[in-house]
Amino acid sequence: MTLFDLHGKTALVTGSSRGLGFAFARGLAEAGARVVLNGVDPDRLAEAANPLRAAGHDVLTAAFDVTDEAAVIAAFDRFDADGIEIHILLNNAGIQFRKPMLDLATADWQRVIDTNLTSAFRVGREAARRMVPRGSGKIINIGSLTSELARATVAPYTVAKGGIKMLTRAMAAEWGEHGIQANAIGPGYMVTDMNEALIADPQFDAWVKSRTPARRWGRPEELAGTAIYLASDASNYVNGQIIYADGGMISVL
Ligand code: GCO
Repeated sequence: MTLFDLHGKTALVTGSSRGLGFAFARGLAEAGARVVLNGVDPDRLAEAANPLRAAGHDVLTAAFDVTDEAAVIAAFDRFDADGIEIHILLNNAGIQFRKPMLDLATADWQRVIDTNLTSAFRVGREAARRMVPRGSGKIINIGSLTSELARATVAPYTVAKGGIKMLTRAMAAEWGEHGIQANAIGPGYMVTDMNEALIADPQFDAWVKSRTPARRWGRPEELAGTAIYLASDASNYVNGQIIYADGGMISVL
């Protein structure tokens, strides 16, 4: 299927040493892309690269902190110096911090907004500065059900993910004429380390299963197909969209 084929493309996936990011990287690699794994810890990245390389995939690692402006710029300068063109950027890096707003410190609010939202702008800008002159590029941002709906105790995450939806549209508005497509994926409740505490809570687990038409949590690898679609020529006239891969949760009461 050449429409979904990613051979010859290089994809940078932020926050990909584990969790959803790693699953996205594996999916894009299986579709033929060379992947650049990113995270803050070089040892963790090297470990994450092992199974992908063992499976025959072309994998690079780039350790940098997406919240560190100078480090992001330096990383892209290194890509330039090494002749690495990023054709696909998947802005996945994110954190969660659960606390009622009455008890929430501004520093924690800012940390969550910076990691989940501002970093997507920051890394997206650096990628797009190279994509625009080339006249092509794919940017995939990671939203959430909280891009649409609030949940108590996760206000900064909700605000950041709502922002991701509009950042995606802003990217489409400014960069669409340069052959760039910016879209987002909105995962439902997925089995990841980030959600460990929620999965272990019998009440929350029951709520997710009753609210989700699929009646179960999602597995990280179930998001890969949507990422491949948005990274490939199959989506060349799709721009500014957020696609929910959520077992149907956002569509029902
Ligand atoms: C939470 C989770 C979120 C959700 C996800 C749903 O506390 O609600 O940590 O990350 O799993 O965003 O789309």
